[in-house]
Amino acid sequence: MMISLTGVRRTLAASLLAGSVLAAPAAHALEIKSSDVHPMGYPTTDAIQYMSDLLDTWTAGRLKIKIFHSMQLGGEKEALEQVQVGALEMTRVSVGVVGPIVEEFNAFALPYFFKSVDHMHKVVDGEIGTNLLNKLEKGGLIGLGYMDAGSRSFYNNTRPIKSIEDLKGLKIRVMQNPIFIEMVNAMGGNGLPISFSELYTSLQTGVVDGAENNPPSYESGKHYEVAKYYTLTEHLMVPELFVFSKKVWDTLTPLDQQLIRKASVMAVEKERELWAAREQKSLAAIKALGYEVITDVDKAPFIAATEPVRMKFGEKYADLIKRAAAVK
Ligand code: BDP
Repeated sequence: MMISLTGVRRTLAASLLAGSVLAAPAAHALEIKSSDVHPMGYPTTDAIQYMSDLLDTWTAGRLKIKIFHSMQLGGEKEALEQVQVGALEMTRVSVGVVGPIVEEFNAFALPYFFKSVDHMHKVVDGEIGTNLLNKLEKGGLIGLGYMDAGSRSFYNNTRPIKSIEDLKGLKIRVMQNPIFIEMVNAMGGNGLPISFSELYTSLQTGVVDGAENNPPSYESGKHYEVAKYYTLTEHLMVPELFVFSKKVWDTLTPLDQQLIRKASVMAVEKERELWAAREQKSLAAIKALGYEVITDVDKAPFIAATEPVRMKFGEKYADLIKRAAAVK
């Protein structure tokens, strides 16, 4: 039987109308916009730059990343929303703000949860971490990988924190997640959620007395200028994430997706190297500037005080927590 051209056209038009003809994505040039709250020269931004250089070389300039660093696009909550709707292709954020999208990430945001950097690496690199990355897809995100962010500790401008009693009544800025508010409250302080982009000013104007972060963020954000006492309480070890917009991802060819995946794995390795070197360098730089870093605080009371927070928020993901704790 001969099929007339008109007939074919009609069928094609009908199926297009019905949305049943899916155009296979064609390889195209893409400048991937990616945001980060940190400036260039920070481990996370430098690792994404490295990823861009790899993609650029592999595709002869067809794929590369333009980094919007230093909070040019605001805070991390907004960045995630932009990536979800496809207005921004990529962002690098703390796992601490990803709980509203995939709740189980909150397990990694519990105080004194990971036993060591090595333990954290094994959990995020293993089945648990991979599973959580995959779950991001239903939130419109493609999880490309985790990055290191060391441990977070308290700093403030009122008094050096030498024991848990010194935290009493201090207003401490935390990332926007109820876990962190309750964590500070459980230790006797007063937790206030504020975007990182407003933190320096909040410290400067006394909206908060202090905050908590890893040494590189404290140093890079010059927070010591407005909060001079830093104490190594190391109460949180929250990894970072970098994610891609699923909306944009679906327009890429399978080969381009593979290239981005491959460059991501290499970016993760690069960031870990950069991070390890940077942490010590930042602590040394803070001390060299003449700021006091208290390194010998007894952590036991901080761990004990936050037990109710681990119980309360950990209850929902008790199984995940049990499996993560058993990772050797
Ligand atoms: C830094 C993280 C960054 C967070 C920031 C914060 O690298 O992703 O936004 O802390 O406290 O350590 O908000």
